[in-house]
Amino acid sequence: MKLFHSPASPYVRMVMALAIETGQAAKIERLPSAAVPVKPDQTIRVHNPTGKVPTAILDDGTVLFDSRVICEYLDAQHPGERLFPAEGAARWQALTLFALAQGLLDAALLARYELAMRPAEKRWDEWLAGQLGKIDASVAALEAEWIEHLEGRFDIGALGVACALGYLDFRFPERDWRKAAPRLAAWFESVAERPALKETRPQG
Ligand SMILES: N[C@@H](CCC(=O)N[C@@H](CS)C(=O)NCC(=O)O)C(=O)O
Repeated sequence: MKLFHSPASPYVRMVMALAIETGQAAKIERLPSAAVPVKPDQTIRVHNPTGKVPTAILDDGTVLFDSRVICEYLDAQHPGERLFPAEGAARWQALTLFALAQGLLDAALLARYELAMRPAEKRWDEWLAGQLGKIDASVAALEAEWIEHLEGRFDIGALGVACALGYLDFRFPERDWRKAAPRLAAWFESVAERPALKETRPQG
């Protein structure tokens, strides 16, 4: 399988981390990419009209996007225990936690684009504050409502949260999410040593 890849993308990281967790990293060929909203990468767009990473091309030419779809696809391709629970409450809980991690990241990425890409004279402070508020509210919910789930089995929700928190450390170190979430911080330290997370630390 080919994967449009970026070493800084937390969504790509989820796919790569899942591939490592499930012993499938060797079958992924990484394609370099330059996915930015204002200057779409045409080599990705041929396959995915949104021009985003991760986008995967399977050996038979089938295209899969986005990270949620590629993660679930990869999780269905190995014989071990699934990161996506198959059914019941465990499945809906894991998917909701995964969605929370994705939502936190969506806000973080929009804030990052606002700060790193939008010309200063076009910035809208309230909008930025709105995105940062979503990050803070998500971290607070992880600490207050999800910590017991996180401390249980390392499922797709936990993998997503680890990648989301890693992105906050990477792009927003000054916001110090740990201050408001000590138990989450301890959990994060405990999972950060998993090879899947160590080998996919963001770079860029
Ligand atoms: N919901 C998508 C989000 C992917 C995404 O936003 N990726 C960013 C890189 S971190 C991207 O490709 N941005 C380029 C763009 O927005 O045009 C997923 O889960 O894969």
